[in-house]
Amino acid sequence: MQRRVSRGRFLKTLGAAGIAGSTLSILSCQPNTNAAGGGGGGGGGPEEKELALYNWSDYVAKSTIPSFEEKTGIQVTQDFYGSNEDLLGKLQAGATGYDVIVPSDYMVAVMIKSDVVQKLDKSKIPNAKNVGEDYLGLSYDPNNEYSLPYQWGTTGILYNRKEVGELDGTWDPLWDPEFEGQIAMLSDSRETLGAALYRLGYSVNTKDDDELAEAEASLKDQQPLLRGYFISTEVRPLVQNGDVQLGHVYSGDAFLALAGNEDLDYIIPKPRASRWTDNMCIPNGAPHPDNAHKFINHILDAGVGAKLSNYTYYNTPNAAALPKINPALKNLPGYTLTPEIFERLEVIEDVGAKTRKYERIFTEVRSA
Ligand code: SPD
Repeated sequence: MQRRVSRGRFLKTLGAAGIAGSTLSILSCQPNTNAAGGGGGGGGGPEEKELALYNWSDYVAKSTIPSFEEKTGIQVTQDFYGSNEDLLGKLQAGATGYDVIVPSDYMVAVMIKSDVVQKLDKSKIPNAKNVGEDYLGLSYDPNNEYSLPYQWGTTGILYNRKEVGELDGTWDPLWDPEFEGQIAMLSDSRETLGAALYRLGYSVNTKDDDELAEAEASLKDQQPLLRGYFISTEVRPLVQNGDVQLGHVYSGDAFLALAGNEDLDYIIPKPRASRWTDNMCIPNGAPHPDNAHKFINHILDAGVGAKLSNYTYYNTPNAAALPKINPALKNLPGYTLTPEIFERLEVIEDVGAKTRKYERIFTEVRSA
């Protein structure tokens, strides 16, 4: 495996972008004990004017929640997580107070299978008509009975091009001893194991024990080179501030970091990388399911969806919102995917019984 960073061959998917604006939320670790009070829980009576949203950090626009509260009179409380596994763990540990959650593709499948989420009542979500057909009927929920898409993006490498030069367009630099202590990886088991699998030429969804063993060994080789494992919103400032030179990030964080900083660059490495969609679901036992449907309908409004993606720098699955997306953002290579990039991206899927193995490997690698 090549560890050298070549300046000759690289895939530059995004140059410097002159787009202003950034978001910052606090990652909450507090359990939500705000379980159903009187009037909630689908018991037939009118619901309290409350909604508990459990979402990824930095994943709403400034206007998203206030405009919902003004329109409906429903007050929103928010908790935040940094990975799908954190979200699932919290729900499995008994957190019952949430009305809307935002799991990614494979996690929707896991949650449907585990009976964690409830069917949506589409008659209460007229704005579902705005979703582009490419984002409906996907394998993890073929009839969108349980989920509707929120935003989508890719996962790649944000790096300081001025300091380290052009990357070679592969995952290899994240394993390069030259950058010891200058690399931050995602604390996301499927994405980080995925980076190792992609680099070895395997699928992010492999169930092959030999391939997984190779990926495990590769991550154990990499571990001493790392500054650590972080959530994507933490990797962004590490790279922006020069605390690390290379960061494994979700695309929105990369685009936010590039804004106004011509030294930085983002690549979607070869041979493969992840393309993901995050989705809105209502957990079983949600105290305010009617309000949850109203919130999902709000997000799927064309104007609300456009403001959301114009602020977070992620992509919208809302076809009606597309004309309102900031052209400076929309036209960036790496934001609107070219067919060449699109065809080499993989969607992370539920690996069923192998999930435990993926989790075991990542836990061991992190504690090595
Ligand atoms: N700050 C919000 C990030 C949301 C990213 N979802 C990514 C899922 C990757 N599999």
